[in-house]
Amino acid sequence: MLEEVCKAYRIDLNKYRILPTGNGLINSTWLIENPSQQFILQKVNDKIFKKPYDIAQNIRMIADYLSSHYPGYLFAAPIKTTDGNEMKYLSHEGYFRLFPFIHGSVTIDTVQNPQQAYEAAKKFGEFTRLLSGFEIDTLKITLPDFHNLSLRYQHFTDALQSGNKKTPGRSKPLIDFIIANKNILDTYETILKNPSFKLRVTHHDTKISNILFDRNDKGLCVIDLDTVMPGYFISDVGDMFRTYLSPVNEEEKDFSQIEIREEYFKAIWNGYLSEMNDELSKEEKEHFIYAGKFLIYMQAIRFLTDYINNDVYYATKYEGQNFVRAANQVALLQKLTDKEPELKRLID
Ligand code: GN1
Ligand code: MG
Repeated sequence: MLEEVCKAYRIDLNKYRILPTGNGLINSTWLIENPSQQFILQKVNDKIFKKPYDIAQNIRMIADYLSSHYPGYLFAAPIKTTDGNEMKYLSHEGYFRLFPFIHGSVTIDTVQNPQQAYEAAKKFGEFTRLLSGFEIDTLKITLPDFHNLSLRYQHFTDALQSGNKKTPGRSKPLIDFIIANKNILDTYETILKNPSFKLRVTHHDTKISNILFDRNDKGLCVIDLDTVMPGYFISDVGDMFRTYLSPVNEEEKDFSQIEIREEYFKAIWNGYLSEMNDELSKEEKEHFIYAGKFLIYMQAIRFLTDYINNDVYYATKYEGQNFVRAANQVALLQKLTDKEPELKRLID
């Protein structure tokens, strides 16, 4: 199968080795390499992204905009097939796309120093800022309601109603926590009605592994543009909180290792605002910490809902993994909430 895909790009797999790479939960990714060349091959999960060509079109529009307005900006646009297509489609297999490998780049899975958090926040901020003149209505909605917290909450309560045997059971404390913190949803709903909050070109998946770094921890390039859609800054800043503040990620079972690191919080603030300071309104900035609560709350809801629904969305490697992820995110949110006054003081 992969031979046939590669043929569409005139890559003869006999002359390369191909290795699975990345740790995404949705798409499958491979590194194709030989001593002189490297590529990234990806299969788009079309159970989740129902219209892969919409993604391809968004990425192409953005690539064209950036290359005409900011020719020096490094952007990894997909390579077209030899017959000019954005992807190679194989019936029964799905949609495949090829990216150039950015020479000298590395990805990291967990943030190891505040510099990395600063760089990533800056890179994502820069991406939105450079696209502030881009006509957001031309973007296709690749995942409808992706960060619609009201709907996520609704799906959660629907899952509870459906009476799966996993509820309440050991999920009970998590369910109670989510219900008790519904004020996070209320704030989201006031934001939707507040004209001080602007829809911008938003990445919607700002985890650290979606930035390519050089070997000196300098951010090079933003990747994984499947969920680039109009959105609010709380989505991007929120996922930075979720994934850069703690030394361990959502897979960690020992919650005592979850920690809110103040220097990393400052790095996110400084890095993001180094690009977005003039873009964000006063009210948006006042909701900077809220962004973290919004996103972590939503992610906890998403993992828990999926656990209750028998893991229909997120790939899992062991029974109960989505429960662990949900409990982990609840612990992270609790620790963030406890630290909120200190964090506020840091930016006031
Ligand atoms: C998914 O596949 P990946 O890891 O890039 C998810 C994100 C979640 C993340 C949690 C399309 O992203 O929203 O934050 O898992 N993407 C989609 O690890 O649902
Ligand atoms: Mg992603």
